[in-house]
Amino acid sequence: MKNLTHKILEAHLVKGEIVPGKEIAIRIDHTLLQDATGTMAMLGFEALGIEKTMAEISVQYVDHNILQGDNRNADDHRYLQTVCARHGIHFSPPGNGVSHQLHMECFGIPGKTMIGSDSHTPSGAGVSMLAIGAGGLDVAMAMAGRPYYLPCPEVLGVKLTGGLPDWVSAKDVILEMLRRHDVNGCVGKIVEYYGPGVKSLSATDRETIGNMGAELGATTSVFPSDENTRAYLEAQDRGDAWQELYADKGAEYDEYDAIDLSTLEPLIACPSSPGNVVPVREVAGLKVDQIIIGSCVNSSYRDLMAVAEIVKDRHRNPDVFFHINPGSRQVLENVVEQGGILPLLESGARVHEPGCLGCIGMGQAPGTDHISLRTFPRNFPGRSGTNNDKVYLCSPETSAASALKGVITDPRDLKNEIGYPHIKDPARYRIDRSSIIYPSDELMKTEVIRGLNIKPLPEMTALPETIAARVGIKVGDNITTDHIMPAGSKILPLRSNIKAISRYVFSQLNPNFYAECREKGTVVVIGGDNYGQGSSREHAALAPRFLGVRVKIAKGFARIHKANLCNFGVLPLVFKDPEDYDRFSKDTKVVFPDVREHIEKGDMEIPALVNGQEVITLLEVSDRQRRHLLAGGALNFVKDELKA
Ligand code: MIC
Ligand code: SF4
Repeated sequence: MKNLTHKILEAHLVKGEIVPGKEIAIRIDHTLLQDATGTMAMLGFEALGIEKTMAEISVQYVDHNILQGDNRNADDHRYLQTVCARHGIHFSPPGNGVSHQLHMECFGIPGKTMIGSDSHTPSGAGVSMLAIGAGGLDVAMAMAGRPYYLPCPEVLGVKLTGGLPDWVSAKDVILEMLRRHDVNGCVGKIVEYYGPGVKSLSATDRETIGNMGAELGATTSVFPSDENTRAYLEAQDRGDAWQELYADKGAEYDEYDAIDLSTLEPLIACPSSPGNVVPVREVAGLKVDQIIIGSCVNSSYRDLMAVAEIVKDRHRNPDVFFHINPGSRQVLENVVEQGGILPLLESGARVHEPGCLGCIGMGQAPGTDHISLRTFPRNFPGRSGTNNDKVYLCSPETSAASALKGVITDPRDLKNEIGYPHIKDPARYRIDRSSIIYPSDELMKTEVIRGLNIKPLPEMTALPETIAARVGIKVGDNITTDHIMPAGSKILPLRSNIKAISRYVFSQLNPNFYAECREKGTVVVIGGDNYGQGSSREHAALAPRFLGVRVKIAKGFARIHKANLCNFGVLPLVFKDPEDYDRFSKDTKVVFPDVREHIEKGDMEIPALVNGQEVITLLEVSDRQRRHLLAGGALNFVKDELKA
């Protein structure tokens, strides 16, 4: 009696056994790159010296860094276009849409595995892929034909029953999961949805739920592939890609949860964590300054058409800045064709080009003390580009109702004014894949153009015998990679230049961190629980490493960040006794005697001397990761292996 997750994992298993917590290696069918992490990934791929991607389909999307404010982003885009052409990788240019939406539309296939250099890669759950967010280097390795290694996850089976009431939609389902499990409740787990309620959710509804499964800390989420999946693929003119996929009847899960969809109500995540969820009615009436619908989640045809119907023949409140960020060019074309754009424009919405935009602080930053409602997946502090921001996350219905009223509004309050818009996806979408550059033998002769913004990856030295360091910063629980390596329109263009971007490491928490590291030499970072949650950006490992951070000791690590630390030769240690956290403060001197020998011997316990006293830390990584750490990083290790 197998669950669907185990079926897909087993069909791709290359090494290991399906035993939770043990390292497994799986074959990867598709790889996804986005530009903000893609330049590093492609530099890594080039360093491996492989001619052509070995994945069945590899795609590079340009969706994050699309503001071409000076030469730098456009330089990166040209580099990505040419380097992808050179190595047999599909390329989707800026303006074409957000990777996750596009991959579903153009390439997603039920039952396939995918890793992507973006934490929201699990959006692929919409078409029943096993799609996992990873560091760029792991994606480069998958393109080099290597399997993907991960700790075998537990499977949390969530039984869905009933159907959603009017004015409640897929966003409220995942917000309910976040209300129950918070941002660290599903670390080390895959969330598998099953049960009779699944059939009431369309492919794009499932995409929404899969996308924000990343916020639960989950490795990914999985849905059965059924008639709705088939209808979606047929509407995309890709019916051939469909296959039916289900868990066996009576399948078992490591853990269980259940949601009766008919009991859900509109929910909202309050500032500044996606896990801070309350019913909309509890915060209703709060004045709103900005509303943004779209980006990679809630940017589908259904979502935008629902908003268009709600605001039709009405006008936004004059105090609300109202933005629409379509998920893809094709979504936009379909909404145009079905008459959705006119009502949006007439309502006073600003309709933007498809892309991540304000979700990653590329414009759309809220004003001082402004309240911003977004359908995005994340509201980490300062991520909007404004310090002390107040960002709420909610459904398109709640956003549209609030745009009309100027205050946070439970969309059910509109029911006396308008009927609920039941949007049906078209039987056949208008298809436009014309902007994607498909690989060809001819294109593999392309000369790679490296603009001034592309700097080579820094050299990484091997792990020393002993580490003597000072604490550079001590932080609390749930620190995000946005805290470690902020994004936004000023910093994102530096993603291809580690030296330049390293000036901003931890800049939100301590603007002098860079200068202080320069003085200290070798640095330790002390963290709380779920350290490094959120974005997959490996810059949060690589840039601190460049500043001398060789060790991080935390109460616990988020999955992708821990893998990135190993990939870039930074020791991810956890406190054996979490109370030892209190023994460290900024500038504390820490020595790890004979650390190299301990790691070589396979010791789990790594002793540290703190003010002359011994503290035991644990190195909970695989043998493969130990070898990477000893070599000073995975790239050093794999390059040597490929040479041998
Ligand atoms: C995010 O949502 O935080 C991002 C920006 O998409 C990141 C990737 C990045 O930092 O480039 C992610 O989710 O992995
Ligand atoms: Fe882009 Fe935001 Fe989605 Fe990340 S979460 S991929 S920044 S839209």
